[in-house]
Amino acid sequence: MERAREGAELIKMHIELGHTIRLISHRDADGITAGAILAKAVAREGASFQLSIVKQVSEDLIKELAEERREIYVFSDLGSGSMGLIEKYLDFATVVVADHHPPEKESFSTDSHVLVNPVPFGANSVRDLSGSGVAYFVAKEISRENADSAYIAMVGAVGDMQDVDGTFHGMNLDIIEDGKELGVLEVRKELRLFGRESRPLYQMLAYSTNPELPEITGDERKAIEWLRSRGFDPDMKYWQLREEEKRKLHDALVIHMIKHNAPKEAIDRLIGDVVISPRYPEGDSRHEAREFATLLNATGRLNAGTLGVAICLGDENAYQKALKMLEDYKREQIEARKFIIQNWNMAEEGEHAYVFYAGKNIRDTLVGIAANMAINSGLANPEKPVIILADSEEDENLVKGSARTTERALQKGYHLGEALKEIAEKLGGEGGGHAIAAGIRFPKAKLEEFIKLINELLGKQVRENGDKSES
Ligand SMILES: [Mn+2]
Repeated sequence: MERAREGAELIKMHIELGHTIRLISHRDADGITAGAILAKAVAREGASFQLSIVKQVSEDLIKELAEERREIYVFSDLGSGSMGLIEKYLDFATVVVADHHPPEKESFSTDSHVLVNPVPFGANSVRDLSGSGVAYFVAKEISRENADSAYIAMVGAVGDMQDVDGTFHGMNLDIIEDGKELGVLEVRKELRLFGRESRPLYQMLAYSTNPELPEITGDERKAIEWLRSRGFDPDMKYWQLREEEKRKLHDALVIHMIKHNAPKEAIDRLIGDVVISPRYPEGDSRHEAREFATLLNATGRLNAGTLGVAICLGDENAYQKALKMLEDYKREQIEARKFIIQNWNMAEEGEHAYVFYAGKNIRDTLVGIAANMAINSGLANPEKPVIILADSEEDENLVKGSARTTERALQKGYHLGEALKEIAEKLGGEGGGHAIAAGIRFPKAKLEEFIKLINELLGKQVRENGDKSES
């Protein structure tokens, strides 16, 4: 709290001096809410801010920020892992890092840089406080009025799955208390699955992955049957159920889980804390924290994180626009799937990989999803990696690609991230990632060379690290 106060004092000082507050936040729901909480706090003081939502902190980003020559930079939900870079390039400015990720060190070495982070004080970064929570405490130190951001702070916490075991811990509980007192949030014991507001019950159950519902997850028809046989209308939404119907549904689900020998932790996670804000109408995605967080995450992934911030600040148009974006995105996914299925014969099948070049028919942000579709729909042999390439939307001379494969194929010795990294270096592009999922960008003119190289390199990997279990 003392650090939060120090950070707040520095921000207030720069506000009094008439400086624009430069905010940088992470692009997931936690970061978007953190940025919104700080933006609102700054605007409330009558000051101006400029905010960027970014995927990660890199040396290039810090250098770019340094070139702006601001008086003050405030990082939220990121920055703790880049303290050295911040000290190196932003030594001329005031910096506040409001974050919950484990930091490089306990504090900065200069007085003009402040780390507000609960981890060095014993907090657990994954359950005691999120980035939005840290931002909330800084905002509250700027002005007590900002306690009305408690719900937005909890949306970030839920987005970061701080309640993964079904309940909240640590300083999250203080935020909940503030929010209850002000009437901006309520916590109920309810079904903790996505879709309370906007999904019919059968989808809420069929799409449940955390926890999985034995024999129901992944099967809409089973979910419908299961609900009907227990007297529920599968098309109803959870929020529309009366309290006794909710209880009846909870009991039926718990019995179902026990019958199928589900682990106790999974059952405990099923019903627990659900955060709701009476400030929004029932049936609105913003009414419940999990749905709100999912919407914000989607804006971030679609490179529209600042739209997410506007939603948190109460902008109705931004909300409508985001809903439409999500619909378009879902439709594009369906169309991408159709395109892949209808044109799979265009895929170049080599000894070790399928390479499918979609040109402009698939959006470059969807190539990863498309590669998974090719594997999951059975188009591709699951033991052979799939690479889907599409024209880059930023630069028409480049193609962007994603490679995906299965655990089974990895047994053969493949490492897609290493392969794409090496190829990118050869082709004059950028690439890398995990063994099972990776990405690349390179000049379109080198497509043929890429196809040759990927098969060669994956073949080399099989010879060098293939099937260790047998050797
Ligand atoms: Mn976070």
